[in-house]
Amino acid sequence: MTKKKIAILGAGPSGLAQLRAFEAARLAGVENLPEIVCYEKQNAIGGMWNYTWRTGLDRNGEPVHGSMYRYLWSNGPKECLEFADYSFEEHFGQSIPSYPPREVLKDYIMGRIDKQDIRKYIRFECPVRWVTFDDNTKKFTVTVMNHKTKEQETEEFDYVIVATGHFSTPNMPYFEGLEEFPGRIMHAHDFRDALEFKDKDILLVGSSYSAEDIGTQCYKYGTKSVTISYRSTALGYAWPKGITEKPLVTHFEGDIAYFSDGTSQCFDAIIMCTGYLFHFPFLPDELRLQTHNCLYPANLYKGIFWQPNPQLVYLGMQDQYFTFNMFDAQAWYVRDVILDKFALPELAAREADEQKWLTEYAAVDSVSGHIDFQAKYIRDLTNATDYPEFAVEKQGDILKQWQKDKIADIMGFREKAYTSTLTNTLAPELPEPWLEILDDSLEHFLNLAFIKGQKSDNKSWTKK
Ligand code: FAD
Ligand code: NA7
Repeated sequence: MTKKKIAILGAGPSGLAQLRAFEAARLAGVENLPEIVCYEKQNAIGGMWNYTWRTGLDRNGEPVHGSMYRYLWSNGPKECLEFADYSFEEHFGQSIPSYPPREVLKDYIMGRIDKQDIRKYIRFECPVRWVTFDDNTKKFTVTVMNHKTKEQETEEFDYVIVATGHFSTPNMPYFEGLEEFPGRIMHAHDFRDALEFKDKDILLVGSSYSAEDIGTQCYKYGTKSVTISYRSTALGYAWPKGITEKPLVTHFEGDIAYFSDGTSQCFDAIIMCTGYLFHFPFLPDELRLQTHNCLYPANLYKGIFWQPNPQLVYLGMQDQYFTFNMFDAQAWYVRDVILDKFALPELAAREADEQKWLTEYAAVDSVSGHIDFQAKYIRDLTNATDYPEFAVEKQGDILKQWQKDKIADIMGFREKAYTSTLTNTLAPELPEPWLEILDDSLEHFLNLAFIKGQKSDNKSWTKK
């Protein structure tokens, strides 16, 4: 029996979840595993969590993938993204506060990978250039640029798993007068350091996660004023003095922004927090997912398999309340299909299933409903595989509490602590107000919690 061959495009959390799923099968003694090649554009794993100071192009002239910035802290409780087979406690040797900074989360993601021998499957600095499918041979041809050898490479595969993320290519709107604006105009994708805007008046366009996080972060690091301009709905939090919300900007005259409520204000800089485009320049029309940021993109069976050709798989394409554990749930499901543990139904049944989910999604009109919807989606996936049990519904309840905490105190919600559904340990509270912790390094975060003696002192906070 010839081995199946699969290409995983991207080694961020989703691609790594897929590699980890196959590795778990190998460790469990499963035979006839497929041959795997993972192509990664960057020179390291971790995807979005692989922070870069670069903006624009990377050292190979490829568009920089990273949208993350310095001082970024988890925007949701870590208890809702914990891998079911690798707890935070296992990684750090002790429970840590519920909202870790970026470096701490990255360390956790890497911890599970470092325990596995999966780097050998990854070809770094190999951006995927083009993918085709041959209806006769039923195989994909994948062409990549190998920047290490300076040559293009082409190989054939039975499955292609797209795990290239969807928070990297800016959705950049235009407003009349922008070309005359004398200050800095940028998209959230290129935002790196809040200190650049210290003592400045800044305008953020958009009213979702990027706007609220960049806005609060700039406030924390000394921006003079933050104005958030919304198109549909204001974020509506109880903002401290110095952060305000206004309806949509209509146009600019010099450094003055005019808003649809008739008000106007001068700004030093504009940051477009207007979301991202789903961008797959390496896929032809017949294989390319076209969607906006939502919880159930159309044309995917189980939110994963490309309906017209389920040999093509998309991971992590949903808007995300749950992240790492959802990617795992998807990856385990994909693995079991590829390993022929169960077969996918015919197209008509797949489409009926998709329609059922889309109809249910369309009827949801609240944040808590959306959280339940995504939890149910994940449960549907994990029910079919041996991914270790994790209480996704309980994690959904934590996310609902997270929403309430933000409404109660948008500048202090990261000081709350939650109980891990894996270990049943209540996280220690953040020992100082989040607004006052300016050093977000891994060492500082772990030492801070340790020195403050939040937990028993017979264990080390030092990473294992
Ligand atoms: P990514 O992490 O984006 O990884 C995709 C990988 O594909 C990258 O390594 C990239 O280099 C590679 N790639 C792209 N194109 C190609 C190509 N053509 N060829 C080869 N490789 C390619 N999630 C949370 O859980 N908590 C948070 O606090 C949080 N904060 C966030 C803050 C910001 C600013 C952003 C943008 C996202 C945040 N997220 C957060 C969501 C985050 O995107 C996910 O946690 C996670 O990184 C998604 O994993 P992924 O593998 O699907 O995509
Ligand atoms: P999101 O969550 O997709 O939100 C995009 C926001 O941008 C949303 O408020 C949109 O308003 C707004 N938007 C989009 N286009 C425009 C235009 N043309 N004018 C004004 N406003 C616009 O993206 P984020 O970057 O906030 O978050 C993405 C991920 O990054 C998230 O998971 C975080 O973890 C980090 P709308 O509500 O549609 O009117």
